[in-house]
Amino acid sequence: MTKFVKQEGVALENHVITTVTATEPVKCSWQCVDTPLCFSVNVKILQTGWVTCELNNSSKTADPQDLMPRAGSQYQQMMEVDHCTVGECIYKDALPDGWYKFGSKLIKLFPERRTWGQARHSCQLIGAELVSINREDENEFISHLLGQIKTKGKDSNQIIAHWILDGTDSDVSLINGATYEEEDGVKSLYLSGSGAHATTPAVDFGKTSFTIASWVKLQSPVNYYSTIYSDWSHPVKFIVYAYSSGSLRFGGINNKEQFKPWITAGSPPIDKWFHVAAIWDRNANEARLFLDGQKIGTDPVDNGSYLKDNSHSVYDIGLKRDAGVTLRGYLRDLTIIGNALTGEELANITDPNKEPLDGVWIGLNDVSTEGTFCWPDDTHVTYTKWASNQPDNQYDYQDCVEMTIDEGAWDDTSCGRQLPFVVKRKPKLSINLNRPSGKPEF
Ligand SMILES: [Ca+2]
Ligand SMILES: [Ca+2]
Repeated sequence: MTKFVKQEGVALENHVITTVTATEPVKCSWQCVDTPLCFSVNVKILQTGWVTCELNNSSKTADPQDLMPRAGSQYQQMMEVDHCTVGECIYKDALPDGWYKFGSKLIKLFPERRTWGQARHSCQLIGAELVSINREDENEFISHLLGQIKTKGKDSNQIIAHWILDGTDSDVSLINGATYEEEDGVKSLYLSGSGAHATTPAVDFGKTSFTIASWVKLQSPVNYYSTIYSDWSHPVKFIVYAYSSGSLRFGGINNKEQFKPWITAGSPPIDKWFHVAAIWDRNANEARLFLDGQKIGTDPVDNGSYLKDNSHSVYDIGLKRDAGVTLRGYLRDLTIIGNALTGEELANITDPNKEPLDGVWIGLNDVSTEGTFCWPDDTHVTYTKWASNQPDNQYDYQDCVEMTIDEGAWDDTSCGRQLPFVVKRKPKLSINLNRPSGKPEF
């Protein structure tokens, strides 16, 4: 038996899913019980003695701001959704397939890990969108949902940028015929060796410890300068490349105008994938070069020195810009991390499931205009829940927003991180509600 409570002289505005006419007020309640997604009714007695019933897909519990005075109207709400807080109500409005009703939205946490762009694409495939959050209790509701996923601690490596190089990175530009091709079953950036290359936005990583890492497959014959990633036109900053003669180099120029670090080492394979990592460890005052997780070379760097910055706005994948020479082969998962990784940590970053999990994607972003945050459904940003000192656009490279699992607060972070995501969509009337049914009782 579903119980209803009544309130005279008010009505819930903005949530009417259908209006029906009935012979007496109690039949409005029956109609609500039998209507999927109905949680309350506005009843109005007509002069004929009949009544109109406005069936609402929300309640004054979920949307208290929409309960308005209305003369001659009676508001009826299902008892199940009355007098409960967000935390208590969360499972009362559970729908099939992990969706939860909140006000006029359906919300679901997807635990699989995606970049922000991939997550948004997944939403759009099901006619949905990354969630927008407009109120404190809505934020609280969603942070409750995050209890469904387990965290792996907060000692996360600070991923500044991660380009998968599979065609989903919106800020990677292909130049002179660079393409994305399937290679060994994985979509990768393909450069033919005759001018094709790609660019990323410049990333400010010079003044902290950092790691530049990528998967590479050089195709024979190997070009003399097979540049993996660089900013190497005057005034140069850094370069990571392979020679046709067989070694790898990590070079840079420091704030004292010295070519430091400068490491030439190793023997990368040809026609086979390898993993390269160039590291500047500012605590140990040492630069390192890793091949397939093994340290192959080091170079001491001066205490307090750092990579000299310039005003270049893009960096190059596959191009040694001063010489105009390009790499022949495939690249994948170019990552910049704001600390010096160990060999074991290098092994972990190649597996997205080992990246520590501290939050989930919501829709908020400042991808279009730096510092101007917006929701993907164009709702106005009327409510925010930033964590302390956020948003900080750290490394000039944080344009997507995660909700942190531990406190439910927001932090701008790199869009290329792979996180679970929260989705919202509009209810469809064909969805069956898992709630008690039966005739109403007062
Ligand atoms: Ca930003
Ligand atoms: Ca941030």
